[in-house]
Amino acid sequence: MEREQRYLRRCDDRLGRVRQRPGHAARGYGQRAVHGRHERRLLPALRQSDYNGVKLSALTAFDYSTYVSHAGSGSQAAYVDLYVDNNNDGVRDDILTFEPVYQTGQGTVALNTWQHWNALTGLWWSDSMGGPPPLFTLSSYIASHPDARIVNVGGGGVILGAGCGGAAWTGFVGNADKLTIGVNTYDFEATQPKPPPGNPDHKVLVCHKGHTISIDRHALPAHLRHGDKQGAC
Ligand SMILES: [Ca+2]
Repeated sequence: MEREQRYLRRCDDRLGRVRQRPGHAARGYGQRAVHGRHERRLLPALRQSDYNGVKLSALTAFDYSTYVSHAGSGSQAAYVDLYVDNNNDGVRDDILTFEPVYQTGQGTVALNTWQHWNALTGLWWSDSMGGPPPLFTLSSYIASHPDARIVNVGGGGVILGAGCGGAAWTGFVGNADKLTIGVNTYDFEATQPKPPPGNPDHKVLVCHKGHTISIDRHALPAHLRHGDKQGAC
């Protein structure tokens, strides 16, 4: 996860305006402290823009780890938001959220230990459904929204965040790390480039001391360094 941006978002307007703080340079991905200690209707979060247009059905991995020092009053840990376009018009239709606190099959949020969360198979909730609840898996969401894809809004469509839950996050201090998002890739170049006609062995001609010789193309740089010229004499 690279080229991320830190930003603060108003918590009372999930589907509307996004307030992005200027002057926060992108940094390489690593362990990030996310805390709600000073939450004032603002969300500390990290945002990623590299997945714009990726269909949810193409995701092959989606997991991350959290470390909570102080859980606040709501057993919270850092969560993931996905901005989703369901009809491929480039306009966001939904925000899906994965929160460790709502997982039923991956243990409960614990203090002072790293915990791994599998968001690909875990439970999410949706803004458009007025959640949480209901909770659902990504696969069930895809079944009812087969064209759902990640869409960038305000600089990114994948957000790792904390806060925005009111009193549940009061005093929260924690970290998140190693967010992994795997995506199917498709190679549309079905055939390898063909060698030039007449050069089936990947040979090239060089002029070597007045004589035209054929050499392997891998040897060309060495020949050129010795004063040979590429091509026939
Ligand atoms: Ca849309």
